Amino acid sequence: MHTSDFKWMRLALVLLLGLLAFTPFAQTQSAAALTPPQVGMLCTTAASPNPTFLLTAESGHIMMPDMTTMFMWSYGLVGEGFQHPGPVLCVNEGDTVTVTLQNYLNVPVSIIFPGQENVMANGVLAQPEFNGAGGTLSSLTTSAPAGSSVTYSFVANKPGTFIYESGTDTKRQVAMGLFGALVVRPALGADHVYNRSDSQFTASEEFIAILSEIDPYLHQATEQGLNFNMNNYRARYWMINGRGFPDSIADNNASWLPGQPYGALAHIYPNSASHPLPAVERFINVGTEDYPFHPHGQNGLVIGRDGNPLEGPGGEDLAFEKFAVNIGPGQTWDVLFQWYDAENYSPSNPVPITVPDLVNVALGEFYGGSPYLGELATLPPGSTTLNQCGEYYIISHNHALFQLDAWGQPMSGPITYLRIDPPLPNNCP
Ligand SMILES: [Cu+2]
Repeated sequence: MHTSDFKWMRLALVLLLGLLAFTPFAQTQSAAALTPPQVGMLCTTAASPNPTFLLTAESGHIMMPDMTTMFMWSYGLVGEGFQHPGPVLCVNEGDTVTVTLQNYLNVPVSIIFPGQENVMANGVLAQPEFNGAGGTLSSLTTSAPAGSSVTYSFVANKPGTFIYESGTDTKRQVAMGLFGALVVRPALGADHVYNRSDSQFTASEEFIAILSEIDPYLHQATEQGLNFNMNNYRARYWMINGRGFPDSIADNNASWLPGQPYGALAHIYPNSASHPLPAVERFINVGTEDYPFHPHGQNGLVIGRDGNPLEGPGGEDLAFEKFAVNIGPGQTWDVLFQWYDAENYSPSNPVPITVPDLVNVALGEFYGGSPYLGELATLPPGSTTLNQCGEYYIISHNHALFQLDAWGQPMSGPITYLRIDPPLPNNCP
């Protein structure tokens, strides 16, 4: 197909979708709340029990942490512009989920929903596709040709964290960025991960870490319409929620990252009588390598994998603690974590701490000058701080250290922070 044909097709689609925007069908989809939270998982929701999502497959550019730009393919929301990764779709257990994919790319694309059963495509069971009769497999599921659409539907029977991604020319298309997350809320409530009372979390402390990777030569070749041999694929960037550090700690919807809406900063409060529940982090690996993610400071409690609660045949709790959460390619892990003020620090109960001599320390710019949570202290002349109210910042990062890199620029990639604020009420902005 000529590029000019494709442009006209796309214009026609835009006009058609502009009309759709005035129908009730399109209005069932909304991008979470009007003022989304600055940190934490941003859900795209639609009315239960028949949520309908209108997705695009389109191209755009994102900013890399070394200040280069990268041509990407991604799923997006019709009318919302390019975004990467695809929207985090949140539905309820038992919902009949409908996803219409409008393909704006110049190759066939599709969506597979690993973990979902009996997925329908255009009203019939989704089918693999082959290059002619008896030919090689070209798509794991029914695809949408360039410039057209396909509608998938399935019943979200199992709560948990799931991937959705391209099932067509999968290795290339997922590497180009065609992936997103699907979160299925259990019947027990949106503040539970599974239908287990011990999977409850603090609703305002729900985080997601979508871990991915980029070989820039694949993306350059695709942008220029050139061939790229996937046998030569080698990742040179590693990302968290479509961003590399330090962009990863910027707010959701940071204005200078218009195509990368999802931040990765985790922000929690210490465990206390008024704050008894843990936070949850949903880890997803859409790359080709293990990502041993390491939340410093406290072990995580792994409660589920791939949409399965860790429990025995009689419901026995098989959750286990982990120092580094080793997410394999294609896996999702659900991890609870919390922060304890184990020694009950207060100004009247100062916990003895030996602070190293100043000549032996490097004061990070988020350090508040005091080893005590909630306390700010005087810093040496010439030092600056971004600390706001004596909060703690703890690095969380992928522990495959060669991945903390942006095409040769070290200390970037899948790094973020865990921010712990003093218990409420506090003086934090
Ligand atoms: Cu570390």
